[in-house]
Amino acid sequence: MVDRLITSYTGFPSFFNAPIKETEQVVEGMTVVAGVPIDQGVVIGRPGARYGPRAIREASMLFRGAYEVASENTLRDVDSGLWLRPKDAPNISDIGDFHINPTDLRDTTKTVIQGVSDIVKRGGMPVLLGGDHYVAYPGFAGFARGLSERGSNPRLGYLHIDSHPDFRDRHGVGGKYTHGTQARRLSEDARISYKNMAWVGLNGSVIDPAQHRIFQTGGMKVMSAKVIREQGPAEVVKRAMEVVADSTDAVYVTIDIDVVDGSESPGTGATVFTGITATEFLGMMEALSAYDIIKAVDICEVSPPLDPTERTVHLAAIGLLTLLTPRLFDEVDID
Ligand SMILES: [Mn+2]
Repeated sequence: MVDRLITSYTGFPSFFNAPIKETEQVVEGMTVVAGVPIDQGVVIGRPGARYGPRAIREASMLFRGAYEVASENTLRDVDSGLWLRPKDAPNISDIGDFHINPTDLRDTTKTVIQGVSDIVKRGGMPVLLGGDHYVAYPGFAGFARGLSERGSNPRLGYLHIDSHPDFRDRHGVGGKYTHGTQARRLSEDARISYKNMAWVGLNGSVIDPAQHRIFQTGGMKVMSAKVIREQGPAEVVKRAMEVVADSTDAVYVTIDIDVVDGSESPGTGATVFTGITATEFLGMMEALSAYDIIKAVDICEVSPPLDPTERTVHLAAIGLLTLLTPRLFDEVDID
């Protein structure tokens, strides 16, 4: 008799089958997944990212299923030789989606800032499922507020992984609160300075004169997709982390899935054709997994309606799982 669910496509989905909890149940050190299903930050691109959080959860369940059918729930990476097994009682929860107001982005902004701040104040590590890339602004603002409310006076770092800088002061149309201005908005927080901000993966014609000038004078670190191709993902992550972790207490990492070339990541609002490969992307996620100073993550711009093959959402899910490996898996010794 069959006595368990096949989690890849039956039962209630949560991120990697994490226990579904309320914010009030968040405890110190817990990884806390929360969705921000919005696409009101989109200006000239294509919407659809509001369907991202639910799709990422579903995709993550497929990878969960692979461990469940393996003997001893354990799998070996054929290149690294590492044996991994999902932790029996991982300190992780999925609190569902924040309340959003689909016709008032400022209203949503307040809810998300409050929600993220509550997670951080209780000692949790927010892992936000976007949503368009505007999510990084309320995500970072809530992160900063939560750390301050814990009584520390945090100095923060910010790593922006994306094809685009999103550092405009205002969008030609759309104003100051969009998915093209959110990095600028969050940079206005007194708890971060330009020298602790890094952009990784930019490619194509994406920097306008106003952004160029401030990148020049501000001394931020910018490494393009070409630099990743030439130096490799591990080296680029190392150099970026040196900047964002320099004399800081905690780092926020934001990921726009459009950093990956449109051939492998077509399900996103602003497809590029000079982006990094999925393998390079996963190499960066693996390198990032080693840094304990990363205390908040978001992954944005997955737009399921634009990719019926679902490869984009699967890439986002495996990328996030890779980054969170030490929190989700035990490294085990088989021999
Ligand atoms: Mn982008």
